[in-house]
Amino acid sequence: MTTACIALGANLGDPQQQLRQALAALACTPGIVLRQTSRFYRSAALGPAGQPDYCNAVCVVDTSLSADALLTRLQAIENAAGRIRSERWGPRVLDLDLLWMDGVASDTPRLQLPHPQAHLRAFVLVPLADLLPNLEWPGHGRVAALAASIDRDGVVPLND
Ligand code: A4P
Ligand code: MG
Repeated sequence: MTTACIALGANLGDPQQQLRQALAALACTPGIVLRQTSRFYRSAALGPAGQPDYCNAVCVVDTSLSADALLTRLQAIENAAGRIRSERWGPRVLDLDLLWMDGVASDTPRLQLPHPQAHLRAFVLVPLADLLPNLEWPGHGRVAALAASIDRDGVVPLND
């Protein structure tokens, strides 16, 4: 089994419900064991203006799947939630990004690992620091230090 981190985001429909359903779908996938889930956060949308706020979270899984098979599963869960791919960074009912997988690096258009933007995004770092503060983010330092040094103004925990 290999440990991996997944970012969840949604800003259309019922974002918290879609995140809960995505976590349930991950948890019942053969070859995936859901280990930990962060709090849910509300965050201001990064991207085209005028979008609703996002709900964001991060989870940690152990998996016997390859990174490629895990990404295929994440995309199937997005599609089942009704994800329609239109403009880049446009609003979405569900976005599942593979952030990191222990010992795996990839730099193809289909799969970039570690996720190249994760260490720059408060809506990823803040929930990730809930779970794996001591994780050494390749090339950038500990997750807790990255989360502490980023502007997290737009990222607020939700009570659910
Ligand atoms: N892809 C490559 N590497 C990965 C990876 N590590 N995980 C490829 C997941 N997918 C990966 O993704 C586009 C392509 O990236 C896919 O073909 C996949 O094989 P997509 O989900 O179809 O499109 P996208 O999500 O619109 O594009 P992108 O560039 O991945 O956007 P991001 O970076 O996911 O940003 N604001 C807030 N507050 N919270 C958010 O969660 N999310 C986004 C999306 C924008 N603004 C946000 C948030
Ligand atoms: Mg994405």
